[in-house]
Amino acid sequence: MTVIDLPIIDFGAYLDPSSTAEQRQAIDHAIDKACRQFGVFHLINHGIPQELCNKVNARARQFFDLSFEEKRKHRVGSDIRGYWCPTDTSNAHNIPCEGIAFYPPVNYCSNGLSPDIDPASPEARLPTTPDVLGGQNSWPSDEFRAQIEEYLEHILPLKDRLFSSIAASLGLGDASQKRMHKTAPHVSFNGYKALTKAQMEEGEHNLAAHIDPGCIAILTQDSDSVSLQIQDKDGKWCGVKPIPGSFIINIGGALSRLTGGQYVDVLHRVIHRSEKPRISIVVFINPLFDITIEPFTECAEKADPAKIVLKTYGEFYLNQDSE
Ligand SMILES: O=C(O)CCC(=O)C(=O)O
Ligand SMILES: [Fe+2]
Repeated sequence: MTVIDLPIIDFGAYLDPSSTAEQRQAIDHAIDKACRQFGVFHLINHGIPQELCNKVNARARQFFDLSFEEKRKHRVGSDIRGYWCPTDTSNAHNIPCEGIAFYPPVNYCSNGLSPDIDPASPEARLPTTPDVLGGQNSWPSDEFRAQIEEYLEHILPLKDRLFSSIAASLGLGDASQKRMHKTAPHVSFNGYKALTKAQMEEGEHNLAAHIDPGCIAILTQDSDSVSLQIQDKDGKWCGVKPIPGSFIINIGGALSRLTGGQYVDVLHRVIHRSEKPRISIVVFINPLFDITIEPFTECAEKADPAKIVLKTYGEFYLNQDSE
């Protein structure tokens, strides 16, 4: 497996009040170039304390170490919230990937209502009302929830800085920036076990090839195995070597559409071979469901017609198979 040399972007100047405009512009330029060329890059000196990432990782490991019966209690009848794994048997030894994910109520801040809820009814805006994504989040414990909230308090300002950088490179005016910033965080904890020899021979993957649907993913992972793979421009699969303490930032379908296809939405998958189970923690930054993902005005001229989608993110997300 070829290991790809992705850009390593040092974000330090963005956090240093004494940095110069030129230093920040150099970062903007490097991020913009990486988004156009690869749709993915490593981010170092991002300001998120390593200790916090370690605590979140430990929390995830503690959850995945629970019995299958315990984990299963957190299924909520949604593809994107609660516990998920590819099988529902109690013989859970060979599960190559499992996860628990959290998505804010989409009806609370946008129009993603479940079709059987009357939009005019008082309960339509309650965070507990079922929405198009199915059942609501299931938190393993109050501590678990508090840990994720603490993590988001750090990750969301980082997202704001990354978006500012991207907006500067794309020359976005106020209206486009406002649209770009209307997002919700989808948090996903992924646990991977080594594929067995038989699974390898059958060509199984821990996580099948996909493009993330939203704007960006901010991913931290165990740093000792090359398990994440991306497809390069020639269609070749390449391993991504983790850099301790870095985040991997990758571009999803919505941001690619918003830029008229100028930014690459990277196809990726996971094949984990190492004996030690692997954990990745991803915060996906997704547009709110009622935000349209047609290209920013400033990107319209350069837009690739094949990448123009005149839909809201909700419509795009829920009809991905037909894209
Ligand atoms: O675990 C990884 O490295 C990738 C996870 C991923 O692609 C996803 O959750 O969408
Ligand atoms: Fe992904």
